[in-house]
Amino acid sequence: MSLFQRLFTALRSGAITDQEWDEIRTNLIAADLGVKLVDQVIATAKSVKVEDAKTAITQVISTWLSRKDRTLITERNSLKTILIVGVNGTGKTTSAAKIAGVLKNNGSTVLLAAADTFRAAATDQLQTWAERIKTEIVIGPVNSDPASVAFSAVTKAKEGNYDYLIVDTAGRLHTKQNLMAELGKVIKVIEKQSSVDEILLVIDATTGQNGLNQAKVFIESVGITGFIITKLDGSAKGGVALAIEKESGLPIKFVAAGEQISDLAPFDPERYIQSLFG
Ligand SMILES: Nc1nc2c(ncn2[C@@H]2O[C@H](COP(=O)(O)OP(=O)(O)OP(=O)(O)O)[C@@H](O)[C@H]2O)c(=O)[nH]1
Ligand SMILES: [Mg+2]
Repeated sequence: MSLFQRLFTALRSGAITDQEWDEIRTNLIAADLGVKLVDQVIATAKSVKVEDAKTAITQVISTWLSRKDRTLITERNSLKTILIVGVNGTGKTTSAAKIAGVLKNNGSTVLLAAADTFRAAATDQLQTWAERIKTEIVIGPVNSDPASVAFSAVTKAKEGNYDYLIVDTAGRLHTKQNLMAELGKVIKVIEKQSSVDEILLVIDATTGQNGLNQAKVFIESVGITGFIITKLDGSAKGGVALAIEKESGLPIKFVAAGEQISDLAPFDPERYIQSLFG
């Protein structure tokens, strides 16, 4: 069921009782829109005639979306580096591989870097993807310094005149401070030789409002250029996408709705808004 379906079914059926409004509110909150935004949607719906509700709500939520560029840097004349960050299990490694796959299909040369050295399995996972999409990869030993993997990777990428370097990072470390310090070091090492053009934060849509807290922490600690929202094929109702752009002002660049390479798409705000109305 789409986000606003319950609201519009009620609107069409005529006068809505207080109890029904409460149910609609609960339903929207459960769809991860966040209390503040839900109350704005409801106030908007109440303030206009039924036939004008869709236009009025569309107008309001359009102002919540980021005005920033949603496209991935595509300039081809020098190396572009994309860092994939996020808490554990959100879909970083899969998203790194998916983006590599998309860029390769567009005719770019791509180098992957497995800078999650925290677990052996992390490197194996990215290596398997690299084989599948026929992409070169730079790895390091387990528990080695991720910044040294980043250093080797950016050196190789520059020497080989690659178009893109995509760096997969760890999501789990002993503390949040450790994780952020490690990311900071990876960024510094790359910037010594090249530039970090995108830092994409991967958010699992099924974690709902937790995603908002993750965004806050990463924005404050390392700074990000945009989001990838994953697992939209799961039970998530997608309200978190609106909430995240409203709170951060930063753009969602990609959405993922499945585990395969082809399950990644650029975020299309107009289609997204339409989908909320079913
Ligand atoms: N259904 C679904 N599953 C996904 C999606 N993206 C990733 N996954 C799955 O989610 C699980 C975690 O994905 P990973 O890419 O390993 O996540 P990660 O952030 O790299 O995880 P860590 O390295 O452990 O922090 C895997 O089983 C993926 O196949 C998606 O869009 N939809
Ligand atoms: Mg990973």
